[in-house]
Amino acid sequence: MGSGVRAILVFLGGMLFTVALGVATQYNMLVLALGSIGSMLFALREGFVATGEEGRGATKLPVRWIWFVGCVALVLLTLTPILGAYSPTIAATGGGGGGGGGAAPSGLTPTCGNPCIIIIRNSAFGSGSQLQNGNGYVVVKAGTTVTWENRDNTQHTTTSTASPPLWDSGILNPGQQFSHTFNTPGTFSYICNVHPMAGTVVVVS
Ligand SMILES: [Cu+2]
Repeated sequence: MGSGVRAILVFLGGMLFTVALGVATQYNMLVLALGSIGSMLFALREGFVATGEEGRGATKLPVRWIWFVGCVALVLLTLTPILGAYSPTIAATGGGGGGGGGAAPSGLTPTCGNPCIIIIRNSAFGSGSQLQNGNGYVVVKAGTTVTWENRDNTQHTTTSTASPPLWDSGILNPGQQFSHTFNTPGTFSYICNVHPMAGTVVVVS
């Protein structure tokens, strides 16, 4: 078997294991990052060592760099969607100084009643229309109580990204709920402290 084929198999095997582990651990960032980097290093080692044995000429040098670039690209491709889950939180937090609420949006129609129930399931906040771009997103009228209910098989939190947080459920075990009443119009971002999960509550007057 050629060294290239062996390195590809080592890398793909490692990444397959990483993805499986990621699914099992509800897309834990650390697991995915370490698994990807580990797969890359093992494949690089395989590629580099074998390349060195086969041909010591300068012609073989670019092969190493093709390996390196290819592996880095694959790792980034794997991690990008996971990192993407964080970006709405980061973007939304920017506007939220002081009281923690972003600029009060106008002209939005509420998408959730009072109380507004957000079911946490499959490591996501909400379902159906609440899953806009993969993030729990609801528009409610001021004075609405939002209740998060964990119907997943793992622990989650709902935690305001404001500093200091406007609310923090602490660990919610499967079956547990947490409620917070939103009296002030604004855009309020929240995350799960355990997973890369993010959501937004928009409060209109
Ligand atoms: Cu979670």
